[in-house]
Amino acid sequence: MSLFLGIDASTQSVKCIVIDCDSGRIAAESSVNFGRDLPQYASPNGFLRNENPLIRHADPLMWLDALELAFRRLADSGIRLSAVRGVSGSGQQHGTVYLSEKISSLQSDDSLADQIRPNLSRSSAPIWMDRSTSAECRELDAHFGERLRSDTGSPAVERFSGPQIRRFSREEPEAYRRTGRIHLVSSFLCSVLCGSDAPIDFGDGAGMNLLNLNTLHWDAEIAEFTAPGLEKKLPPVLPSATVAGGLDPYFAKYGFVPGIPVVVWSGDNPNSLVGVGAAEPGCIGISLGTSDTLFAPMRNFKTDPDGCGHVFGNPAGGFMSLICFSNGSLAREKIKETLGVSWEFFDRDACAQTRPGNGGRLILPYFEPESTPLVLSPRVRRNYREASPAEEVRALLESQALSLRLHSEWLGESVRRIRLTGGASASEGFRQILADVFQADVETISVTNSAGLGAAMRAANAVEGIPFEKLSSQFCRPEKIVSPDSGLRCLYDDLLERFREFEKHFLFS
Ligand code: XUL
Repeated sequence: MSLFLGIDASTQSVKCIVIDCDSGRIAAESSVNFGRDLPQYASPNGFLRNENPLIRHADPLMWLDALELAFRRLADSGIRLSAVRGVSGSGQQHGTVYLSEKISSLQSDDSLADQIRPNLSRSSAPIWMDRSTSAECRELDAHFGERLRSDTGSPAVERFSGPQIRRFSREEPEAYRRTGRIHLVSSFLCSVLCGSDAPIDFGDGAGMNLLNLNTLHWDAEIAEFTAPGLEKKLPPVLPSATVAGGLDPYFAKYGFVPGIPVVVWSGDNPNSLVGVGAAEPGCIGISLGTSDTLFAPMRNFKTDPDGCGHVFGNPAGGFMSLICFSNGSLAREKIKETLGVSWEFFDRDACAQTRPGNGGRLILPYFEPESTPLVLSPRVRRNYREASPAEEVRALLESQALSLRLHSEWLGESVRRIRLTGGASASEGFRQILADVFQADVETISVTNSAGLGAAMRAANAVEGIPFEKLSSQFCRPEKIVSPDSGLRCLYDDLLERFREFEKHFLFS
């Protein structure tokens, strides 16, 4: 059997998926939800409570306990983990983990959390939802100007790792000095699997405001300005197909064969690009998770003039675009809770009971600070006073789809197909709205965990040389295709203009 394991360490959970490249089937899956399964970390949504909505940190030890529990559950599912030939993973992007020194070996007796705890030089890790670094971003932008965008693929961004590290080095200079290694979530967990220091890949490394995309090396000048001596504290940055090391013997307790190749991890969005099989021009990927993200392979390197979209390394080669909407499922969950309705109603009945265009109702659902467009003080704004529960749901879904379309205009791609993934891709109503708003076919594949699947496919590609085209045809065949109603083209073109004005008015008022 040719089995490969992909791990998805996301905001709210750790999930494992094992693919069988002989039969083209998913051999096993397991999942651990931080809130439900690890209540001792008091992080129901994956981060520690903080009254300040701009501060969002998580406990890295929670990710380690979750990884162990996910492996235990995988082993208990009956799969022979000794047949796994390679591993890779996905991390929620941008989050940083601060260690006194590089990880060098693991002991077999103590848990991972107990072994890593003494090595943490900062007890918590700022994650992608943290927006506390506006001052640092303005300083970076003022110092480097346009070069930051043209060389790193993005202007200074609050949630990106560089500004986060700058803030830490200022606020806790002593702890920063004691920090010998700064990892991303992806390279931290990869290091733990190898029991040795692992590199960062071009996909996730580009979300730091530190990687020069023209040279594909850390930018020494930007790193030094970001924080003194930073470059030495970063792991090497390497192509996504690099083998980081062999699996540490620690993991034999779950049935794995020690020494199997561990392929460099990447970010969840770069891996999702691979996992939805959206490599062809004219096709974009949309992942509907805690945050909604839109991504596509990039034919020609270009950056977003508004600064909300980013350029990352594409793990399958070249570059990709990424636009992140922080209030994705987060907003859908909030509205569902407020209305007190079921998911069945939300995902199906609400759209069946209302009409496209919904009387022009629009909503800007910034329950948490938003990345696209940048909104630091959470606020929800509606352009209507009255709505039935069904109309309220449609207003949210149409507004989210319009925002995805509006903020991806800079890509200049005419979108013919959308590959949809993530938990909310199961929503019948939302699938049709996306097809109608973009006037494109919306395709879903059977696996909703595209980040984990993409990681497993990358492991198979790097370890056994299986081409991505073959892996996509095995694991990413579209299951459902929703076609647009071409009669709604004008309606949504008009509504897009209204949305553009509504958002502009909100941002400048
Ligand atoms: C992407 C981003 C989020 C996280 C969530 O830039 O911030 O999508 O990767 O996991």
